[in-house]
Amino acid sequence: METTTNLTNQARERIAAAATEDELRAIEREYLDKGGIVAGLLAAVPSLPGPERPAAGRAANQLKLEIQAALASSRERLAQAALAALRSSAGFDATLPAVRAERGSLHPITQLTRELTDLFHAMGFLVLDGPEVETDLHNFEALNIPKDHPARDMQDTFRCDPEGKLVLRTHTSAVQVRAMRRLKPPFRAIVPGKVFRQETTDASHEHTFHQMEGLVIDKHISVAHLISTMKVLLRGVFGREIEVRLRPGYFPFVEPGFELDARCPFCKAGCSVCKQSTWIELLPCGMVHPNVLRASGIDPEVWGGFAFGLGLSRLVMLRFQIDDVRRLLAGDLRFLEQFS
Ligand code: FA5
Repeated sequence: METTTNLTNQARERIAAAATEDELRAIEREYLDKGGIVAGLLAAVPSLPGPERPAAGRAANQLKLEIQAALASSRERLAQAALAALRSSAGFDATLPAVRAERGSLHPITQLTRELTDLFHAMGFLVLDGPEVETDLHNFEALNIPKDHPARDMQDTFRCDPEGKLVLRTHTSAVQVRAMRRLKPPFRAIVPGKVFRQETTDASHEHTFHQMEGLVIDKHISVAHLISTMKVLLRGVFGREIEVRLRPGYFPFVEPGFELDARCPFCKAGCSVCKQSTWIELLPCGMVHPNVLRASGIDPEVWGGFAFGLGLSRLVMLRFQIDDVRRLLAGDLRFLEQFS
């Protein structure tokens, strides 16, 4: 007990006299660090006679608390002294405004991708990724688009080698076959990502843009499941129920295939966004073609499913009222700063 009282007094004096943070840190190390004085006292407690141990343990802990308190108040003393010195130095003006910290913000595509990812996650969907440089097999062949098939002309392709074995993926559908080969049905997955097309660009066409693929493989899946999932998606994006309609659409990897239109969320009687039609073409989709299931090693007699290919860049445009898709990836900070 006597030792701890002496140690407390000694430590207090030294801490009160310390003139720099380095000195305080040295005292702190000596007393409080692993292998320091307090640790030594605590380690000695078990060797004391039984009745003395509780009081000795308490005294050692008390020493630790006192030193910590003394260190904190000395640090405050040093900080105040440093501030006072700064204030009295020439040129210091406490009334000058502080330098504004620049805050970054998430890109609108990232914002919407995260929202949609959360939404689909809640419905049991996995979130998958795939390579942007793809094989012809995944991008076309296994999706029921053989070589020389006219459907290849629907998407102008950047080829990466003279033989055309590697391409920049033209759609996130390329990940469908990878997913089906890797995961055992039943499963649900979405694939947000960048895709590339050799396009003449305009306000609604970019050579590099984002899509989000959706794929559900299970038993007894019908068009009704597809429509209700799309409605949940649109309610999540626009915050309210949106009327939808299906039109026939042709994609070799789905049968039947549809174009899903959404009732324009911006007008009642027609506007520039919906080209005066009150409908917006939003989501190509359909029931997965048996040939695609077969190419992925899944028995189409047992399993079925639906797939959709959301034009994520177009949806971002609608959601944030952006008039030109080319703004999205142009990297202009004046544009991007509006989405913080
Ligand atoms: C496809 O890419 C199909 N893979 C979609 C699909 C998936 C159908 C699953 C059926 C089942 P499409 O070429 O129509 O389809 O493109 C899909 C969406 O991407 C379009 O609706 C559009 O919103 C968007 N899109 C297409 N081209 C561009 C472009 N150049 N710039 C920006 N968005 C584009």
